[in-house]
Amino acid sequence: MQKDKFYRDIENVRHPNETLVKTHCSYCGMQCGMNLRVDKSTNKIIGVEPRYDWPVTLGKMCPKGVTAYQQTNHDDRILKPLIRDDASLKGTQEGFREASWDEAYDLIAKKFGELQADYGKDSLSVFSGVSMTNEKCYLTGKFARVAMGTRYIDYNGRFCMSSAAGGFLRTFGVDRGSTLPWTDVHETDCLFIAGSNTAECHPTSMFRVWAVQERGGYLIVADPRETPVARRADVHLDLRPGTDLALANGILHLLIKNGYTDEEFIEKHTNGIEETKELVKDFTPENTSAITGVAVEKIERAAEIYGKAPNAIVMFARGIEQQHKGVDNVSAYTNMALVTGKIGRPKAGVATFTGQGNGQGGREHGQKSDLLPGYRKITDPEAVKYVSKVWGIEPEEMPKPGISAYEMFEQMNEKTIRGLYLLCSNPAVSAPNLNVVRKALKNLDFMVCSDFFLSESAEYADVILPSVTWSEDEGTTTNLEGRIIKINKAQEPIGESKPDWQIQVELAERLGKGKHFSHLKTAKDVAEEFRLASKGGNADYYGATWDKIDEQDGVFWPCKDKEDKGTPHMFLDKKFYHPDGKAKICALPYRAPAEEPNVKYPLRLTTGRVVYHYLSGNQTRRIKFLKDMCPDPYVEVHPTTAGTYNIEHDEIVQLFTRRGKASYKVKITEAIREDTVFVPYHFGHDESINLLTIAALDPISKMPEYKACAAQIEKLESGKVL
Ligand SMILES: Nc1nc2c(c(=O)[nH]1)N[C@H]1C(S)=C(S)[C@@H](COP(=O)(O)OP(=O)(O)OC[C@H]3O[C@@H](n4cnc5c(=O)[nH]c(N)nc54)[C@H](O)[C@@H]3O)O[C@H]1N2
Ligand SMILES: Nc1nc2c(c(=O)[nH]1)N[C@H]1C(S)=C(S)[C@@H](COP(=O)(O)OP(=O)(O)OC[C@H]3O[C@@H](n4cnc5c(=O)[nH]c(N)nc54)[C@H](O)[C@@H]3O)O[C@H]1N2
Ligand code: SF4
Ligand SMILES: [Mo]
Repeated sequence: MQKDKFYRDIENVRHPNETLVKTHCSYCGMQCGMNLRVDKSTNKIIGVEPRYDWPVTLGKMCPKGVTAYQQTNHDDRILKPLIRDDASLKGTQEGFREASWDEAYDLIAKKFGELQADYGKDSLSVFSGVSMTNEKCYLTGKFARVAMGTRYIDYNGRFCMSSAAGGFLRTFGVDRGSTLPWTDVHETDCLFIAGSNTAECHPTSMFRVWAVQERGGYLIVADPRETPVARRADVHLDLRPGTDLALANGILHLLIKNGYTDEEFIEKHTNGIEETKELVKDFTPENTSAITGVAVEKIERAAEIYGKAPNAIVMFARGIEQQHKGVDNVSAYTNMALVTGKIGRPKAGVATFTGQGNGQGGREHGQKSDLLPGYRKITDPEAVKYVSKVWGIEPEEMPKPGISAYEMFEQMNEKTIRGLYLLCSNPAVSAPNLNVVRKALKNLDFMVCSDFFLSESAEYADVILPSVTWSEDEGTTTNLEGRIIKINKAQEPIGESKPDWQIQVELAERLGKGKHFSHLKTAKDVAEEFRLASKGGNADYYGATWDKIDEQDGVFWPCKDKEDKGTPHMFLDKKFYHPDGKAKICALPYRAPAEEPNVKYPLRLTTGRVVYHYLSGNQTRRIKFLKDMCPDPYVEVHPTTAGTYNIEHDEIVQLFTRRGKASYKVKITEAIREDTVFVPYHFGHDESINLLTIAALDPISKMPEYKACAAQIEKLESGKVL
């Protein structure tokens, strides 16, 4: 009833001269439903309204979403290709001149050709991102391997979803970020949320979180900080950063000891219980408390609540994943669902809060160094045979697996990699240990960057190609549920900007590979080829046509053919994707963070986000409202710690680690552990906290340990209070 009334009100105030384009937000994995408002006389986007009929978000949006449209016609848009003639100015915004697309393409083809002639095919690399549609992500993988012919492609999901992917693949044999649709979340009896600042990072999930408690269910949150979701939790497990593996093992210890296990489920559908039981024996509440710093009673209470809940969902995000044991953390928390059998049915399961808008789809279709479309392994000869056929190449021509994102930067410093095509990422802000990464970018013989705003990374480029914002093109993304949805075009590209798929089709022609790309004239053409390329893989999108997506409010993968409606719930048949159909309960010994505090660096630095900014901030720092709300970075410090260092609120201090230093304004807050400091990472140049973070990589996922390193605060003589 209320919904109808709301709609009537909107109809009444709607301007007669505008049309609405049904689409989704450009930013996070929630992919909130929105209508972009387009002025019919100018054909320009002039505003936004939420979509009340979108089942996942029901009309909710956050501050970034309601201002996202302001990117499209922003004054800072790059409108023409830019070329830098003077390489000595690299690393600054200076020295670019406008050029035609022809000149830019010619220069790229010439330089790429020269580098490959002199140093081999693999002297070139691609670094991409998953704010792009599935179609663009798919084509980027093909472009790297077919048009550029290099093995070196990787992407920003390596810094984002790779540990979740690694954990799910090991445990379930398949990596879909959520085993159930979000419309189940508010109906469960217990949410166990680890390392997710849900209220700031996936704000439009919160009405479902609160609903669980309002229905009499429970909320447990594991986070070193008292974030908004932790504040309302029934139990806040305020652990030391980097100690999740001990916490998860400690809870498992209690679930087993206190008889909360589902023996029949374990017997029929899992492997590994015996080793795991043996391993977690030592994780008594007392031992767990000693490692994690969480009170014994809280650990016991959390295990009891989760154990007793008829249905429960274990949810997590980068807090547990961005560690050098992120994959183990994912499998360890997922163990909770497997030993209790709380998975493979509605309202019970496991979900990661996928980060970027297309963080799910973008990791499945070939931007990762070892993957081909459909989540196929590039090391699998059958996969290579199938995809080669779709691409019209011989299987022998398929490049070998490459290396992970951070490792590529190391190879740029080694001069193994000499050329880079960067698109949809800003690693000069977001990669770990920026001292290495910025040097690597500067060290390149030739770099191309495609972006719509001149990013900190674009400052290192020789050529900048103007791409379009999400509202100037169409295609699909896959949201955090695994639901494939449709992004619609609301406006023609401004200036001379072009969508990345079109840039790649045109550039492939210059690189002599036109015959593999020239049939792709529209985004829909790319979509058709992409669906075919994914067919038969674990992430099968073949049946997810644009029409079906529209009719059904999205399609959950896998979706194999025309008749298949898709798969909202995974594992309903209790069949996991390992060859024996069973899931793996993993015995995971505790490992400390790569860098433990000591006398010289006594604090733990952890990093993350605020609600007003998105990732490297290259988009949101240009939106006035968001910039006004959060203009500068800061360091969160507990009052007791502030007392120890004799520092005040708003005073500027220097924070340093073994890798670097930066100055931040102090924000004194009780919502953080005394031994921990937190800095948001959305800021560039000297303000980047990644000058200080450590590039300790997870051995399986190659995820850097953004969430824990050893740090120290220095009071500045000049540290005036603002
Ligand atoms: N506003 C906003 N929303 C976003 C984004 C954004 O940039 N801004 N980015 C999107 C993307 S790409 C991503 S990946 C997601 C990220 O979403 P989240 O993972 O929720 O965000 P983070 O702030 O990185 O970290 C989450 C929490 O982990 C906690 N944490 C730190 N160390 C540890 C630890 O050792 N153990 C545990 N258990 N917790 C720890 C931090 O205190 C923090 O509250 O958000 C998405 N949504
Ligand atoms: N310290 C610390 N560092 C972190 C993290 C952390 O928690 N702590 N989190 C990590 C995580 S989870 C992530 S996801 C990464 C993200 O790090 P980045 O990949 O650097 O993230 P973005 O800021 O989204 O960069 C995207 C860039 O591409 C542009 N862009 C957007 N859409 C398109 C498009 O369609 N085409 C093209 N060509 N360009 C486009 C944007 O303007 C922007 O400049 O950061 C990681 N870095
Ligand atoms: S929650 Fe995420 S998808 Fe929704 S409006 Fe905010 S940034 Fe956009
Ligand atoms: Mo992310």
